[in-house]
Amino acid sequence: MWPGQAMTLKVNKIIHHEKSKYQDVLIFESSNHGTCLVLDNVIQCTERDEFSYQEMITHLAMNAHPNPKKVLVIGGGDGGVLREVVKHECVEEAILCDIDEAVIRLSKKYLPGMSVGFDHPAVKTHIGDGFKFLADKKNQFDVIITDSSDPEGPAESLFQKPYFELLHGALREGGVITTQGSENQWLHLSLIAQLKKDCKQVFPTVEYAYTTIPTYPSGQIGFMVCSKDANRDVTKPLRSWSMEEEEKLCKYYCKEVHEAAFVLPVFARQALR
Ligand code: AAT
Repeated sequence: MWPGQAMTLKVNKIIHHEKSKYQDVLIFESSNHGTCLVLDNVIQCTERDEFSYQEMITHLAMNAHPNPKKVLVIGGGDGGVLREVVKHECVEEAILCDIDEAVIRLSKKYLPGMSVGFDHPAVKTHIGDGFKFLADKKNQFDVIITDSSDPEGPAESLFQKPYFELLHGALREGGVITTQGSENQWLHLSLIAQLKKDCKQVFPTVEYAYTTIPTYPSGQIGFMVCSKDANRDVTKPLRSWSMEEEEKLCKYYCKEVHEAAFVLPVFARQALR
């Protein structure tokens, strides 16, 4: 997805390598980014910078909802998004559906700082394809977060309009979604513009936000943030923590960063208008 471009991390040691039913799964210890999870040759998370992605994809949606009680995570097998979801005391139930048991099994073994999310009593885990899981879910969730790998591979269907229709149907009134928004503005602006158009055909409110993260391509990744509510301004948090709480709970997300994440440079603003 990023021809002619690469980034490298120094490998101290290979911790685990297997071919699961769906993908090549590699876990290695890097010299300066801690333990790293790689699927089909693409870095999914490193211990050093994962918080940026996991906090942002989670709290942008959670704080754009007045009272999220029932939350669904599609993908996210490392557990980091769950860890963030259960920081919201209003959450009564958080379900995670990842296609690959290997990611969950290996994260529990080698990425304890992320997989801690699975230990919360409100969490239930389902192994299966996110698209299929959503097919018979109607009117059930306040927030759905799609923390999926890139559109080439098992996550391909999670970037297309029929998937957004399923998400829309599975949300309760006033519900909010975030999805991994096709990488970033430097590399995939036309893909992002298409994704935004597809979302716009399904959701009345659609906004694009992004975060910085050194180990994703070009150091940046974006999210589509959509609501079923035409009057919801997802760019402003409806709920927020005090500065002390922010500093206890988060390392990247705060209310100012929430608003800033939607402010785009001119070339991206034009392309996504
Ligand atoms: N938490 C940050 C890491 C990810 S993990 C992406 C997860 O999506 C993986 O665990 C993978 O098994 C799961 N997945 C892929 N396809 C599906 C599917 N169809 N249904 C359910 N789960 C799926 C994301 C990193 C983003 C990388 C950016 N370059």
